[in-house]
Amino acid sequence: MKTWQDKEEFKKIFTEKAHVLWEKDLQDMTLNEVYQTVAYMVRDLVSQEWIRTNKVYAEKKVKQVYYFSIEFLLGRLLESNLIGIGMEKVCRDGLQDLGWDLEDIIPQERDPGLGNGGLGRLAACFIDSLAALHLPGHGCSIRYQYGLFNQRIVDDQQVELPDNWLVNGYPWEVKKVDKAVNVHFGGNAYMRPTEDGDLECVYEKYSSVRAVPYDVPVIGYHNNTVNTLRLWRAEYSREDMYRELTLGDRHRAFLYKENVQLISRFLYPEDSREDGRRLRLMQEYFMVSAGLQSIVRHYKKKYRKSMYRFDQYINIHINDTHPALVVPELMRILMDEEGISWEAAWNVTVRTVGYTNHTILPEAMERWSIPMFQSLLPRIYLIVEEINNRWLQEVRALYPEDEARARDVAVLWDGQVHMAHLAVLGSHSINGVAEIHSQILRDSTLHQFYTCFPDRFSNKTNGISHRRWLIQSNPQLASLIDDTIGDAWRLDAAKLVDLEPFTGDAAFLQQLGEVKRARKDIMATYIKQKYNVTVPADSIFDIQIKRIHLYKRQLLNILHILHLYYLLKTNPKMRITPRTFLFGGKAAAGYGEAKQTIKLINVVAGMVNRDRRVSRQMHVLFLENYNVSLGQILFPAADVSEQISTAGKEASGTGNMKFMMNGAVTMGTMDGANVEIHREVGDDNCVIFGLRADEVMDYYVNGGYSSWNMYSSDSHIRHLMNSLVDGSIGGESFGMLYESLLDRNDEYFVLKDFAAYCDAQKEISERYNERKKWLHSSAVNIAHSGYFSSDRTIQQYASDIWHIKPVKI
Ligand code: GL4
Repeated sequence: MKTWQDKEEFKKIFTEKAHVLWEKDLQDMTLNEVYQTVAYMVRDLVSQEWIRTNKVYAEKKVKQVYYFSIEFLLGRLLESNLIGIGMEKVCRDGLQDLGWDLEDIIPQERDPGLGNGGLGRLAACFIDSLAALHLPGHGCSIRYQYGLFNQRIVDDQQVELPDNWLVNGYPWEVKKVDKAVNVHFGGNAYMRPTEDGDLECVYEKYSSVRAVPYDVPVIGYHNNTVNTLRLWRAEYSREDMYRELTLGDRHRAFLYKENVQLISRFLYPEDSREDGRRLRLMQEYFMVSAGLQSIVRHYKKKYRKSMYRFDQYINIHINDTHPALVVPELMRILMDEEGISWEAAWNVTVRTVGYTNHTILPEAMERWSIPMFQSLLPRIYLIVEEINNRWLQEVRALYPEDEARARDVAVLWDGQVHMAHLAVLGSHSINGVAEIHSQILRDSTLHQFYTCFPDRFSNKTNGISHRRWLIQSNPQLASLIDDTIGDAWRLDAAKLVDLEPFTGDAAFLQQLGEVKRARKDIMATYIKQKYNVTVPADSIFDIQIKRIHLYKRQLLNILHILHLYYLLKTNPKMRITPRTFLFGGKAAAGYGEAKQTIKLINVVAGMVNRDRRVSRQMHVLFLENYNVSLGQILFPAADVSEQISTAGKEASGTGNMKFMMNGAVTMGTMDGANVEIHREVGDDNCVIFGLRADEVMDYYVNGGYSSWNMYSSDSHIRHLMNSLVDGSIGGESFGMLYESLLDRNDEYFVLKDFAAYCDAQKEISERYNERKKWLHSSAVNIAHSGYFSSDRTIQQYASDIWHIKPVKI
C-alpha cells in the first residue's frame, strides 16, 4: 500500500489537498476541514487497494460473503483507519508541525449512529474482522439520513434530538450512481398459465424506488485488504414520478415522492422491541432487494457462472430477521428473472443463506400483519405463501392431526408473517450468539425446527474487535502488553493468554494498576469538564452502559444504590469502599419504563451527590448520549462491569467482553456470554450471583414467586418500594416502575435477586480492598479475553458456515 514516507511528505500532501478542497490558507482552516482533509488523504492511500481487492476477488472468482444488517454501528473511522494502515504516528507528527493536535481532530468526526446497540456494533466488529483476516466479506445496509437519536438529559429526563450526522458530509463514502438499482413496491401480482402449461407470475402497477449505493471502505489491519460496506439510499426519479402520474393522479405522485424519501430517512429507535410498522417493512425490503440485485448483477457480470451454482460463490448472512426477506427475494430473482424452477431455486436459496438469531424476547420477534405485507409486497407475499404451503404440507404429512406443531413452525399463522420461521426455513445454517442462548434456541424457542433440521443448528459466541476496543481505545494498556509479552497479540488476540504467567508478577501488576489509574483520571477529567462533578479516581469505578431495558435490570443497580444511601443515612458510622456508579444508555423513545428508569437514576444521583456526607463514599452519574466514542472512554476506565440481566434474557452481550478486555471484573448473572467469561476466568476473578436461567424458566412455568410476598416479608424492599411512590426520592413518583415490580409481579426478578445482588456487591468491595488480589483478577481477565475477539468468531463463521478462505491482496 502506498503510504506517507514521513511527516514531511504528509505535510506536503496535506497542504496541497487542503488548498484544492477548501481554497483556503492553512491558518484559516476549521478543525472540521482539517479532519476531512486527513480523511480524504487516507482514502487516497487506500483507493488502489480498494480497487485491487475487488479485482482480485473477481478474477480468482473466490467465494464471498455478504453480511446483511439493518444496523452498522461503526463508530468514528479516522483513527481506526490510520491505525489500520500504520500511519497514525506520521499523521500525528505532521499535524503537530502544522499546529494541530490529532486528539482535537478526531472528535470532529460525527459518530455514524446507524444502529441501536449490540446488534449493530456486532456487525461493525464483524466487517472489521473480515478485513483484518483478509476474508472476502462485505456489509450491506441502509444509509439512514438520521441515525439513532442524540440523547440529552433535561430535568433528569431523556430528550431525543435528531442525529443529523451527515450535515458536514461523510468523507468515507463514495456514491456509486452507476450501480443504482430499482426496487418495486405495491401493485398487483398474480399467477397465470403459460402456453406450455406452466405458471408464470405477472407483477404490474407497482411503484419503483431508485436505490443508490454509497460505498464505505472497510480497511484491513496492516494488510492490503479493503472490503466494502455498501449503504443504500432511496431516491425518486423524474421518470418514476411521471409513471406514478400515469398510474394515478398528482396526489399519488406526490405521496410517492414523500414515501420514497422516508425509506432511508430514519433508523428506527428500537432495540428488542417491536415498533415502527409499514415503513420499517419497506426499509427491510428496500435493503434486501437492492443488495441482492447488485450481488446477482456482479455475479453474472464478473463470475459468469450459472445461477444454479450461485451458492458455490456467494453466501448471504442475515443479522437477525430484519433482512429475512432475502429468502423470498432471492427466490423471486431466481424464478421470475432467471427462469429457474421452484425446486431448483429453493435449493440454491437455502444453500446461500445463513441466519443468526439475536434475541428470544417474544416482543422482539418480528411479525407482520398479512394484509399490510401483501399490499406492500404482493409478489413477495405469493412466494412466502407458497413456502408456507409446501412446508406445512410436509409437516402435516409427518405429524398428522398435530396442529400445535404446525402452529409452532408456520410462516403464516393467525394473520401474521413470522419472520424468524421464514429465516430458519430458508437457511442452511442457524446459530445463536452464546452457548446458553443457542441452547435455549434448540431447547425451546426453535425446538420444533431443531428436531427437523438438527444439523443446521450451531453456536457462534459473539466477539469484539480487539483493534477498536483495546489497541485503539486503550493505547496505555496496549503498550504495557507489548512491553510484557511482545506485540504478536495485535495480530492474534489469542496470544493475550501469554499474559497469564504475569498475572502474579508484582512489577507487572503495579504497572497495570498505574494504567488503570491513568484511564480513570481521563474519565474523571471528562466528567469534570462535561458535568462539573468531581469523582475520586481512587474509588471503584462501577459501570453499567447499554440500552436501557427492564430485562437488563438497570433498576436492580439503582435500587441497590438507593439501599446503600439509606443505610449510610441511618448509620453515620458506616463505611463502604468508596464507589463511583456510572450509567449510560438510551431508552427507546416510546418505552415508558425505560425512560422512567433514566429519570430515577438521575434523581437518585442528584440526591446522593448533593449529600455532603454520603458523597464522601459514593457518587452516581448518568452519562448522556452513550455511543461508540463514549464507550471508548468508559471501558478502559472500569473496575467493575455490571452484567446483571435476568438469566436467560440477554442473548450474549458484547459490552461484557469490552470490559473484560480492559481489565474490569464482571459482576454478573449466569446469562449470555457471562457464562463463558466465568468459565474463562473462574469464580475468583468474577462475581456471579442470582437466579440461573432454568430457575427463572421454572418460575415462569410453575409460578411460585410473588413480589408482593417479598414486599411483605422484607423490610428493606418495602422501604425501597414505598419510596418509589411516596415522594421521598426528590419529590418524584415512579409509578410505572412500582407497577412493574409489584402489580405486574416483577417479570424480571429484580426483587427476587436483590439480596443476592447486595451480597455480591459486598464481595466486590472486599475484593477491591485487597489490591494485589484485585489487580491479579484484572490481569486474568485481560489474559483470557482473547477468546472474545471477533476474529475468533469470524473464523468460526468462515469455516463452519460460509466456507470462505483468506485471500491475500
Ligand atoms: C442483541 C442482544 O440483545 C445482545 O445480547 C447481543 O449481544 C447482540 C448481538 O448478538 O444482539 N439482540 C438485539 S435485538 N439487540 C442486541 O443487542
